[in-house]
Amino acid sequence: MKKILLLTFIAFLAVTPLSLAKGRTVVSNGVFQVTIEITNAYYFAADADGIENDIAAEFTLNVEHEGMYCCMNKVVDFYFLASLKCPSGYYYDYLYQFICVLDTYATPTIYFYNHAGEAGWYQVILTCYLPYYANYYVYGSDCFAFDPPGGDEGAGGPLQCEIKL
Ligand SMILES: [Ca+2]
Repeated sequence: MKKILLLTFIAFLAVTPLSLAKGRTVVSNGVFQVTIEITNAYYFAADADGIENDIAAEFTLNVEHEGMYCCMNKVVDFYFLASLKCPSGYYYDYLYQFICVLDTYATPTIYFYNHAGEAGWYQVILTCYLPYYANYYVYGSDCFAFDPPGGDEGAGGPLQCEIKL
C-alpha cells in the first residue's frame, strides 16, 4: 500500500505544471514575521513605448508582530530583493529597503519595464531578508513562473524596476 501511495505522489509531482508550483514564503526572526505571496505575473505594455515587453508581478505583503516579547519599536526594517530570471538564464536583481510600521498589509505590484525581450518562460522571484541579531539575516523566497505568449518583442526603452503600492 505504501508503494502505491509513493508512486501516486511521484506521478502527481511529475504532471504538476510549473505555473502551479507557486506558494508563499513566511520569514520570521522571532519578533517580526514577514509573509510574501506572488499572486500573479504577466506581461503587457506598461510604459510609453507601447511595446508589450513589460512585466508586472502582483504580490501580497504582510508584516506583523510575532511571539511573546513585546516590541517597543513598531518599525520593521528589512531588505527586499526582486529578481527576474529570463529564458536565456540572465537574472535582473533589484534590491530595495522596506521600512514599514506594524501591522502592515499591502498588495503592491512590481513592474519590470522593458525586460521581456525574449520568448520562453520567465520567473519572478521575491526574497525577504529580515535582520536576525547583529550581522545575520533570515530569508525566504517566493517564485512565480509564466510564459508570455508571442515571441521576441525586442528591446524598448531603458530597463527599470518600480514597486507601486
Ligand atoms: Ca515597454
